[in-house]
Amino acid sequence: MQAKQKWWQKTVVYQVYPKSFKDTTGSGQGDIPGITRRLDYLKTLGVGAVWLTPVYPSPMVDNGYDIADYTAIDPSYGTMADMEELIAEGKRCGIRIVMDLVFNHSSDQHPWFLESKSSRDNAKADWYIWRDAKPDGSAPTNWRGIFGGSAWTWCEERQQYYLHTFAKEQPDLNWENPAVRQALYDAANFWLDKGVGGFRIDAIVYIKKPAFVDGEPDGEDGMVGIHEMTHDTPGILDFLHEFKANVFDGHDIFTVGEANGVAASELKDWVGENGVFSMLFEFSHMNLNFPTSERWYEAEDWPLSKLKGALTASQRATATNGWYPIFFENHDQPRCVNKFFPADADPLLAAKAMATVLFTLRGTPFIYEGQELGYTNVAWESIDDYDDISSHGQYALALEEGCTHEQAMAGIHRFSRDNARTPMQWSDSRNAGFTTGTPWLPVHDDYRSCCVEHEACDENSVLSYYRRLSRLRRESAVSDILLAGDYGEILPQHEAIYGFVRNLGNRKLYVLVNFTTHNAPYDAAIVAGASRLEGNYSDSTPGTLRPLEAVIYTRED
Ligand code: TEU
Repeated sequence: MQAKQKWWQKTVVYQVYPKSFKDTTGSGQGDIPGITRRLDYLKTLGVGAVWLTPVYPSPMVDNGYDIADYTAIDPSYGTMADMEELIAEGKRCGIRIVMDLVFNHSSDQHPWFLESKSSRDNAKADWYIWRDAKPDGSAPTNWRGIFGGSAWTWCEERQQYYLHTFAKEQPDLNWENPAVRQALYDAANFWLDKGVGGFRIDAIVYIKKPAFVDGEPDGEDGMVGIHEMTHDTPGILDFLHEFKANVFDGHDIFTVGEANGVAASELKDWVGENGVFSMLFEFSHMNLNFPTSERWYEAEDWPLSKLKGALTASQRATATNGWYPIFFENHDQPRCVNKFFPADADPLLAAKAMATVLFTLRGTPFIYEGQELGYTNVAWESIDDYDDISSHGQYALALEEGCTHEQAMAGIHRFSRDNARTPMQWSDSRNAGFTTGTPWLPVHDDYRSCCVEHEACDENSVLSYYRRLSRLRRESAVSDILLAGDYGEILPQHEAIYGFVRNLGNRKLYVLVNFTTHNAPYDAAIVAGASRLEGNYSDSTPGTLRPLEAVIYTRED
């Protein structure tokens, strides 16, 4: 049996995208007081921690992931006093606030960068990554940034290029410089002093750069995606252990690193006893559409075996070391109903099917704003309707590589990050009760039925299902199995059903989910003598799952 579990292993985390959560001023965008006022709502989901995507001062080129000051609040979100109140009110009702640390890069408007770019010999001259042009004047390497175009931008003042993994307005910080690292640790410690309950650490796999050499081009533009060249570079763990020692150690917090590209087999170095973080968002189950490069217009379909394989590998990798953050959505991803299920899937059943997996795997469930209401993707007509910088990059790349407008837009509809960023739907009144002004991004047109107000009083709603499963996990006769039981896959060869069992002593929980829209038979003996605990239909028959059926059985052997 494992040691006593920490508070963050036993809770449920909710990710708030502040710009889209609740507007209290009529500005058309959400704010911090809006979050404070909705803590009671989050309590009904059993939430014990809220991860806020960045609320720091920012020119908002990438919606706050371009930070101009690490220890202040953007006025559009409120004041530092508002933030302090959120932390205090959260503590009062048992919800810790978790900040997003974006330390791979800053905004190009951060005073550090303004100084760094001003000359080659200022005090912060090497706080960012500057390189001379190639002899022909071109960029130092052929790396393509994650949002498209070269990862290098020319700076007139210095007559040099600077590196940016993301947009040109997000220059990469130079982690090789100890003064930079110390400044970042100081910023994180500032928030610990304010009483935050943890950190989500953004794009952390990119902080260590390899040699600056060209890569094998992967496209018509002669460039190679920077992710392939720079993620998880040897030496990165030295930086991270120093980070941990200077910031995380000795605090009763959790940390979750965003580590796209780290494989389940590498998790042991990143989490747990000898690792750095409490948990790691690895994306093996999220990247199934993009086995090689992430081009939205040429997404590949995947068989269920891939999803099952990825989840089982992560469960195994964290079985005895570290802990798994269970997630199927975040602010960079399409809605899970669209992502993981066939196009003809009933959205209500699909949303509940995914919720069943979310709350029963071994780890801490992360709910992304709106997921608990069963949100689905949007599909706007023109690329100009989209705010997300990544959507614009993907659209341009698609056209450049020969797609028609329609083909390019099909990719945007499926994968745009704006799918996850439409405003929270509180009620069926104007603008879904999100704002009295004009919302910064259109409200999804299904808000009259898909909203908190209606779902809260409908026991068949997605929201009610989330609330029930959250209770099952936290305060029921089987909580201990869900929190601490082992994981074992069942029906591994089944092409329609994802099934697993959680074991604690002689008690078992069976979870069976049909990811297809047809009936799926299975061997009823698996659940012989077990009783049904919960599911997305009102009853179940052992031996067959109806379309998208999810069911939980329990048995004592
Ligand atoms: O996302 C990081 C990110 O975009 C990568 O994980 C990416 O998906 C992968 O490398 C694909 O090749 C974080 C934030 O979540 C996102 O909102 C920001 O835009 C980004 O960092 C930049 O800060």
